[in-house]
Amino acid sequence: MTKQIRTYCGQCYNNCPVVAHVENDTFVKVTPDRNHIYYRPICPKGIAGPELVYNKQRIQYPMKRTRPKGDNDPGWVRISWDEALDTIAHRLTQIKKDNGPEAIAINQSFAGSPLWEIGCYLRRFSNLLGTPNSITTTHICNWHRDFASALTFAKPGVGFQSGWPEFEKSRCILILGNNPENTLNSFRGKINNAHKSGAKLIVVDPRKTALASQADLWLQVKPGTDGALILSMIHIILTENRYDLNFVRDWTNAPLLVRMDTGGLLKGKDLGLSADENTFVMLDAETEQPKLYRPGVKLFSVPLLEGEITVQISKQAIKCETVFQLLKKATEQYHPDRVTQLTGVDKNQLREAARLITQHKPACWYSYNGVEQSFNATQTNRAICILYALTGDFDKSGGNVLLSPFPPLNYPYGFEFATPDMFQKNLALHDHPLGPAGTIMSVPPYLAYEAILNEKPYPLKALLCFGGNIAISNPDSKFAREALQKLDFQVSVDLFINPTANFADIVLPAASFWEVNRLGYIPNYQGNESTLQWRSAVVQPQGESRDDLWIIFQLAKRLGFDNQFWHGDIEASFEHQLKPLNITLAELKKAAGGILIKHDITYQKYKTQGFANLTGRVEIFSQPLKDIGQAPLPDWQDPYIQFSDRGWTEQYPLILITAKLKEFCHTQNRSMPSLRKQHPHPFLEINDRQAAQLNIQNGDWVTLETVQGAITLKAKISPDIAHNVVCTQHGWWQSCPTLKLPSYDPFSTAGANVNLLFINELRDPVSGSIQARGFPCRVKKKAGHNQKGLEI
Ligand SMILES: Nc1nc2c(c(=O)[nH]1)N[C@H]1C(S)=C(S)[C@@H](COP(=O)(O)OP(=O)(O)OC[C@H]3O[C@@H](n4cnc5c(=O)[nH]c(N)nc54)[C@H](O)[C@@H]3O)O[C@H]1N2
Ligand SMILES: Nc1nc2c(c(=O)[nH]1)N[C@H]1C(S)=C(S)[C@@H](COP(=O)(O)OP(=O)(O)OC[C@H]3O[C@@H](n4cnc5c(=O)[nH]c(N)nc54)[C@H](O)[C@@H]3O)O[C@H]1N2
Ligand code: SF4
Ligand SMILES: [Mo]
Repeated sequence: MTKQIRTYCGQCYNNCPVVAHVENDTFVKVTPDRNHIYYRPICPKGIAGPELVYNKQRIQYPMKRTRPKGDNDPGWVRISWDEALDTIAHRLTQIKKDNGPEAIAINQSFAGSPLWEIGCYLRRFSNLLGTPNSITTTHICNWHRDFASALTFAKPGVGFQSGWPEFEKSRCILILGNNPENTLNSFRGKINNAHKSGAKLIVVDPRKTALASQADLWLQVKPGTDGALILSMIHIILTENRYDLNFVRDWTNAPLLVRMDTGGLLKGKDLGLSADENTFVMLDAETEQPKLYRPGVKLFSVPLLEGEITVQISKQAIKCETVFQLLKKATEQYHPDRVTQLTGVDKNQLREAARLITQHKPACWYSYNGVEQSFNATQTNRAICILYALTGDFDKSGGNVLLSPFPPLNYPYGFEFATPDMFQKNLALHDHPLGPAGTIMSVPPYLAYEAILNEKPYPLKALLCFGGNIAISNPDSKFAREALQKLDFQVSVDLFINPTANFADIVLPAASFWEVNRLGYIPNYQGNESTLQWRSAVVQPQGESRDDLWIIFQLAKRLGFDNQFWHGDIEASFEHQLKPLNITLAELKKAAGGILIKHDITYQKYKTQGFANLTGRVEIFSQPLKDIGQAPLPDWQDPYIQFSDRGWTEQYPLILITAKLKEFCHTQNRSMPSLRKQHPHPFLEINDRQAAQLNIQNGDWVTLETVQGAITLKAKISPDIAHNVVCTQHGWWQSCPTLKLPSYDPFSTAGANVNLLFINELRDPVSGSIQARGFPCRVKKKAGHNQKGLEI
């Protein structure tokens, strides 16, 4: 019997609509859903669905370790679900009693797996348990674009304030550090359509990606220098008067005065103009005298953009300058002549980029991992947002628009169950109050490891991993190993025993997204809409694997939260989620292809709502950053000075970056034959001239080395990467027995785990992001290796 089930692929957050073909209860094929309103071609990972479901390496039943954590062999022994869940509940209860609930952290994998869809259930569970510690990888993934942007366009903690680029209505598209051909299927076609219909395309990437090849302007930036590049574009736009004067004057805090003594915003109170703490001061364009500015209140005079004044405060003469003037001064040092030296991008190209983005209106932008994984990541995002504010296209049709591609469901986060002081105990809050800790409760893995090893600020005793592979998806894997070996209690819920799960005390087999029912949705990332879609199981869960939600609900029951978890009834929770939409689960289940949830788009909402932040305007000057001792105006620290100060540059003359392949999500998929066939071995892209200088031929095994360690890769010679840059992929560990391709020891030089090579100390002070795009390295041909592969 043949069945065709309309569903969507959940392997990554593109959520592409697909049809799953089932023959005699066997899942045989995946094709794109051509009848879906969001139809698009699908990627090889989606097509390989059956290879995931029937993968021989999957965990079949719950298991417990019987040997010490230092042992290579955990001595896994099969246990029943009841024993597994009872043991977990018992251990967590004990740890909570002895060390407090904050001694338990929950790790959840991110946008490269379906787990992002159930983040709200995990948060609810954490809130009831009483732990503020969610471990995620957002600090090296998306946090700056999606949350640091609130430092400019809103206030800390508000999400998605960059807006979503309305590509198809745009005339100029700026893409920084993102390769949608491989990673963002839902964006790729739209960018293509826009470009075909005449929109200009600017791509900033050290590699000539598919998008870079088709771009009107490809800026082959030296890794880690995007901040300087953008600041130079700002400099050009300001000096050539290319900015949108009205928007900058009326909707940004550029006209506000800053005190030169404190470096903070001048307040109305300072001049006795108002008793109110939250009033500020501008200069009247006509009189050039101070004028009170009250956020959200209409101005009746025109403020001066560029200017300065000396005022008397407590009998002291204090010089004050406008934010605009300070921005101009701060960007003076980014003159194109100098920035060409810093970034490797020709000065005429910098001017051309500034010209294109201000002449072809409206413009939009998107950025991703290429600028997220850097110790300048927050400030680079600030620079991008401010550049964009200067265009005046924010929230305009064809610009980056504030809209919601997520349906307005009840998302049962359960914040009502959290105690008021719970979030104050977040492990990362002290280091990163405005970062992922302060905004979305996220702890970067390395701070969790510090809490395990050094018990600072308090001991972390237990880790519950729902997916994720933090030991190798984050720099520094050896530190991770040290910490995870010491951890009192770890549970990993996964499809595979990945290197992180290999440290667990108990592993639980998760069913894949093809095997579970889900109230889901397909976001339209360029629209105020999504399709709400019932994702019904294509086949029954393999072995004893179970739905992640079932596992959460079962644990909740054993920990005494049964009431708050719908008494174990998952569908009841879905009904609860659906309530605001007035749709029943039964109706949704019948709606093949989903139900379109669409809302009108209102543009330039700031015209009626203002900006909900301290100054009521786009914050070119960020007082919240100033208050935590960070640069209030966009800033960039040259990583190459840091490298040279540490004495690394001579020994490590090349620059290391990573990028993702279409066939693999992070540390996954290497065991799936149709995917692994495309990339049998971990490889290093290296420039053809560089390879010749190093006497390296295509396919040679090479050693890639940094101050932190070395790994082994196969050389892939390419003219599409800059002469002194090399690029590999993170996530290699798994074997593919079908193709007789080996696994790679993620902690050994013979392996290929690139996260052995970076260090955690070079981190963004606001977010905790790690310098992984642009790191000094060297490459040597490896003697004694044939080209067939490593036997490990
Ligand atoms: N196939 C596949 N798709 C995925 C994922 C996956 O693992 N595999 N993961 C999903 C997730 S969680 C995410 S976050 C997204 C990430 O999606 P992307 O951001 O597209 O991911 P990357 O390929 O890692 O990085 C993008 C580009 O950054 C460039 N780059 C490297 N260093 C620099 C630099 O210093 N400056 C600039 N400007 N560019 C630089 C690289 O050459 C690369 O082309 O993909 C999602 N989709
Ligand atoms: N050097 C370097 N490091 C990087 C990056 C980089 O570009 N360079 N990229 C970073 C980025 S953007 C991200 S988002 C992170 C990703 O980091 P992680 O989320 O830690 O890595 P993944 O490999 O995506 O881990 C997903 C795990 O979830 C499991 N899984 C898949 N589906 C399910 C399911 O339905 N249920 C359960 N329980 N488990 C499931 C998979 O088998 C896999 O083991 O890596 C980051 N690390
Ligand atoms: S891009 Fe590929 S893996 Fe991601 S949802 Fe679409 S088909 Fe699945
Ligand atoms: Mo990510």
